[in-house]
Amino acid sequence: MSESFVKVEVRGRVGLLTLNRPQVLNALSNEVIDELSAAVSAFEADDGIGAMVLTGSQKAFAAGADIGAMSDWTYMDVYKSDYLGGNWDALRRTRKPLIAAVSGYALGGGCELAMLCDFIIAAENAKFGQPEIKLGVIPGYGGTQRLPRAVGKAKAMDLVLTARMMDAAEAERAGLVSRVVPVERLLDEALEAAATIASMSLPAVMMAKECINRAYEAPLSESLLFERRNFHALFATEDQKEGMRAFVEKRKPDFKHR
Ligand code: CO8
Repeated sequence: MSESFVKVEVRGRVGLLTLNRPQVLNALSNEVIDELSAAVSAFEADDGIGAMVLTGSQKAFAAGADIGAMSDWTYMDVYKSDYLGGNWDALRRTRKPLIAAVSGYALGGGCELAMLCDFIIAAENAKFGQPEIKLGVIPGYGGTQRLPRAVGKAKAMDLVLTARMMDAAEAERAGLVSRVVPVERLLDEALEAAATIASMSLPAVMMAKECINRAYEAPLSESLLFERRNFHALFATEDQKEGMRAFVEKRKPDFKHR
């Protein structure tokens, strides 16, 4: 049996994915990304799962794409295969929320993987960076696109062009991460956030995620309309009735579609 690079666990209604390639600080080979994509797709199809957490080790979330594997590739190798380093698009397309819990290094493809998640919770020892320039290349899965959207042009240029790392406090100030917590709290914090999300009405959760992501894709007038139509659509769900009635009746809602 081949070695597994992703540990897959279920904690209540939360799917937990742990990158497991410690010898190379969770470097991301095609196999790692494909395994991760398959696990995310399985959780996506599982009605028992309402949200997911992706994490690594204490030392490294992921130290980037596998440099050893890439070093001898030629332009024709990567151009003809339209190299993407595994099925990243399946991760990007997932409709259920995916939270990155980052401890240690999130560099290169590791930082891009964290940014592909819906939000990032960082441990105090987290370090983010896009050091590809030191290898004679540039980020290849969204580093030049998602980083400026998250932290603005000035800091993105600084990080991508100098290859310097940003610590957790700076990442929080810059808006890259939603919370910073002590290392030993990281996993519980992320699992609790995911469990909270998984207790909500899933159609509302998925529409909220889709609407926020639309803010990055469409003009404001279009995305405002997209939001309003989704808001309207939720009035067709039993969970909207339950959520609002429960508030009026001063009780906890019992959502049907989770
Ligand atoms: N790939 C392969 N092996 C790695 C990687 C990596 N990205 N990072 C670390 N390793 C290995 C080291 O070679 C070392 O192996 P060994 O024990 O056999 O010598 C082991 O992991 C431990 O690493 P270090 O001894 O270097 O540990 P340190 O604590 O001294 O340093 C660092 C940690 C600072 C994280 C350091 O390892 C480092 O700089 N790593 C490389 C970071 C980097 O440059 N990342 C960017 C890679 S390029 C990229 O991600 C492009 C993305 C494209 C995405 C998809 C394309 C379409």
